[in-house]
Order: sequence, then structure tokens, then C-alpha cells
Amino acid sequence: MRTLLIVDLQNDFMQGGALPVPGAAALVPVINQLQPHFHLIVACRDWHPPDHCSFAKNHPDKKPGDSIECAGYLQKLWPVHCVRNTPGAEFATGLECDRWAKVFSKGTDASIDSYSAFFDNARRRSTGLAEYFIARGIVEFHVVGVATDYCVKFSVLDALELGFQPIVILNATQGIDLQGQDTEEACVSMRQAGARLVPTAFIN
Ligand code: VGL
Ligand code: ZN
Repeated sequence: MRTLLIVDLQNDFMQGGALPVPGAAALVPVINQLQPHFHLIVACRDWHPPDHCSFAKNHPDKKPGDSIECAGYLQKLWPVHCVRNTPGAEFATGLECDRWAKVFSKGTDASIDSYSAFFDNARRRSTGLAEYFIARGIVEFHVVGVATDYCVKFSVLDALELGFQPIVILNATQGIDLQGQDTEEACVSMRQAGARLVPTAFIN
């Protein structure tokens, strides 16, 4: 069953959002054009409580880009983004969602972040995505969305460790590139870990 995972294509990651990923809005038509080629489509979303530990605002004297220790792990701090049940957390305007079988929320626990669609950053809790794929016999799946250097990367690395075979569609992903080379480095680490990265897919 040809399967697609759409990662964090939410308003706050679009231009004008709280944590814009450059070029993210241009992914919407690309991903809409891809969807008819898939039998099973699932999505994950960043779905933070207002007191989430990854928000710089929730730590005295901290600003976005700083890091703190959170649940024993180094946590990069971000602007307030994707607060559950707010317009910024809704899926990107214009993104086709009709055929999606299920949405997996992550980053829902205030005390720990979750870049991966599979687990929180401390791997304490599963989002249910791995169990969902396993129950359906899905091994290979395509990945699109944002951000290549954060949630896409960590989702792909977890997938590989769990024995799945993710395929990243590069023209349907975008990185934040806080450091300039982050997206390129994310691609290298995904490839080295065994992921397939393809420039495009299913062009008629
Ligand atoms: C993401 C930073 C913070 C992502 C989510 O979706 O890549 N990045 N929260
Ligand atoms: Zn987040």
C-alpha cells in the first residue's frame, strides 16, 4: 500500500506564521499534486500546550535560539508556535486533507518536545504512528513536509531505527536552516542512516 506521511504542514510554519520555514507555502500545491498517487495518507502535527518547554517565552531571560536542559535533554528554544486549537496549529491553508486516514499529534506534553512523528525527544512515549504502520503491514513510506532539518529528519531517523524504509521527496520538503548548512547536513545524515532521498516523485 503506497503510503505518504505529511509532516507538520501547519500555518505557523508558513510565511507570516510564528516560526516560518522559508518556502514552506510553495509545498502546498506540490503535496496536493502528490496525494492522489497514494493509497494511505497520514499526517503528524506539532500540537503544543501554551506552557510548552520549547517556547523561549516560558523561560526567564531566554530567547528563541537559546538552549536549555529539558527532561535531561538539550532543548532548543523557539518562538511560541503551533499551540493546540489555535489557527497557527491548523493545517496549512489550501492543503488537501480530505483523504487523510489519521493525524498523529506530537509535542503535546509540556515537559518534553517531540521532533519525531514517532516518539518524544526522550523516547518515553510513542505517538502511535509506529503501531499504526505495523498493524497495517506498512514498511515503506514516503515523507514530505517541514522542517527537513528538524521534524522530517528526526522522523526519518526514528523510522529507520524501527525498521521502516522511509523515502524523502526532496521537492516536497523544506528546512529552517538556522545555521545555513542544516538542511544539507540533515540530508547527509538521513542518507547515511539508510534513507532514500529522491528529488521528486510521481510526475505524470
Ligand atoms: C519543528 C521546530 C519546533 C518542525 C517543530 O516541525 O520541524 N521545528 N517545532
Ligand atoms: Zn514545535
